[in-house]
Amino acid sequence: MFNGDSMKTTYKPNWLTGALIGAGLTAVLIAIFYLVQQLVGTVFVPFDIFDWVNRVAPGDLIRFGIETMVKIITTLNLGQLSTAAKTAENAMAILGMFATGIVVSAILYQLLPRIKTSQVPTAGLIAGLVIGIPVMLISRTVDINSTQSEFVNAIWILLGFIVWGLALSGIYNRLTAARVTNAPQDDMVEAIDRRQFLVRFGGATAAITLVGAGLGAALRRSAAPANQVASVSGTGTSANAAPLQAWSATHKLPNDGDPVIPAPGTRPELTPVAEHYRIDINSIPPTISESEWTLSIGGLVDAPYTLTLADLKSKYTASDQFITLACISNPLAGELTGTTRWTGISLKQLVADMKLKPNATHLKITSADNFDEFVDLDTINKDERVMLTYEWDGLPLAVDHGFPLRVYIPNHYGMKQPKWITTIEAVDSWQPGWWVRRGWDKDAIMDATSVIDTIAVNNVVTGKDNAKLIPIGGMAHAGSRGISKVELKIDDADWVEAELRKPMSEVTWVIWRYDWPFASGSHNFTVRCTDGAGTAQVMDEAGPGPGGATGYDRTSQTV
Ligand SMILES: Nc1nc2c(c(=O)[nH]1)N[C@H]1C(S)=C(S)[C@@H](COP(=O)(O)O)O[C@H]1N2
Ligand SMILES: [Mo]
Repeated sequence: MFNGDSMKTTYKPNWLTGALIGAGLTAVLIAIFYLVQQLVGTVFVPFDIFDWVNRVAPGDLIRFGIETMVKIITTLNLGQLSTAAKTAENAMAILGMFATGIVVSAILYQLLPRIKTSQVPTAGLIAGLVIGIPVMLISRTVDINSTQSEFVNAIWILLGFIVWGLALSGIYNRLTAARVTNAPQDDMVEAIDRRQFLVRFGGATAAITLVGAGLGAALRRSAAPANQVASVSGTGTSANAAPLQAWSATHKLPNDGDPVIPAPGTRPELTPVAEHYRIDINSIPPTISESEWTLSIGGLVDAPYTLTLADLKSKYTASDQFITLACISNPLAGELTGTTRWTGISLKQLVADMKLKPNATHLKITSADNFDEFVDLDTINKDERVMLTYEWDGLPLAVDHGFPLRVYIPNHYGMKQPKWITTIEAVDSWQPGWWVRRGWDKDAIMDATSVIDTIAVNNVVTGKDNAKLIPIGGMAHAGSRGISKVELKIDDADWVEAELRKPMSEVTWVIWRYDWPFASGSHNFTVRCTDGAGTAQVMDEAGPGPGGATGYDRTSQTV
């Protein structure tokens, strides 16, 4: 049962044992960081490190990372890309820390046999500090969510890694001590003892990890309802303390009654907020309390000042717009796009009150997560649709989507439109914003795109002369340029024009439909559109980086 090797009296744990012990201890450390974060709001180390890497890594690398992740999610069918993207990032963060812990432990166990037993604890301590100190410093620079002080978090992180390092070295000594305490002839007993120890260690670490993670998950505070309550009770001026209900729950869409009915299986024309994609640079979105939040106005103005959300609502006229937002990372026909009803104030109104210095040309908008973008004052003054937004679908912005304030800039991808805005500064020149500095297109104008959502083979309709038709449908969008035409190509036939449903606004997607006089068999479908200015959708497949995905959406279907 035991070969000569494992019976040697000079048993030395090697890197493999180190990797195993490291896996157990790192899993426990992650679970405890998580549990304590949920309990008292300390930092969650894996997310801070992940967010930091995201901030400092070269743009090309991040773009590669995002594109790979999107491909994995879509290829493996890991669920809706819109919601799976953030979950995948969170998983990568946790796995990243887990893997690092394993590697460091393996290296340590490879080195420990070279030093005296009495020095092993010191080596463990050093290993803990070598990781703990940089992690502590990194966490300080990126964390925006902890409710504990930097000092408490620093101590907590150091403590976590020191205990982790000491446990690594303690276990090493426990494994090697067997040969000292047991008589040499008890090799067999000793090996069994080691084996039992490792099994118990595995069981204990697995149990602690599961209980810690499970408890943490159970305790998880849901931030959105708290915010929504705060924003109703917090805005003393707005008298409507009515029950919180989505606008769409009690209203018809503005294009209700349009004769072009979406083909069955077409995406909802108004995306439920809970299903709207979320993309941002944070593992955990900044959670801002309305009572502590103000918008700071500064830069090239006569005098800096601040506004509360109530100020914004009471001083300026509110307006609503139906808006389709899309991420520049959205793959062809991907799910990183959504449409809802945005409520807020035209940024032009605010600019008129800012008392700008004559040399001001742009606004720099900065967010709670340090994200930033620049908007041209001309654009703001010419286009009243540029909007500071505080509601989506009649409800205060969800934490994920930028509570309490975000901006909308027509015709541009989401990367130009900060959420969680904290500061607006007037400046005298354009500068590259967050994603532009990381290599994405400086203008980020939305590409024309069209998507086949459904070939409704089970919803055959009867057309003229009793013809049997299969409804085909989807959406087309070209920023604020509108859609003048959507065409379908089925197999080798000529392009045929689809019917267009009236869009909810000039900046939302257009739902299209084509009732197809089908023949049975296997068929190929391609869609393309033309924007409102007559410009055809780009056919060449490219992107998403650096300027957004182009190409035609194709699918096939057997009828
Ligand atoms: N503060 C901040 N704003 C941000 C981002 C961010 O990372 N931080 N990401 C932008 C990007 S890339 C997109 S696509 C949109 C997404 O908005 P959503 O998550 O509400 O759909 O937010 C934009 N605004
Ligand atoms: Mo984006």
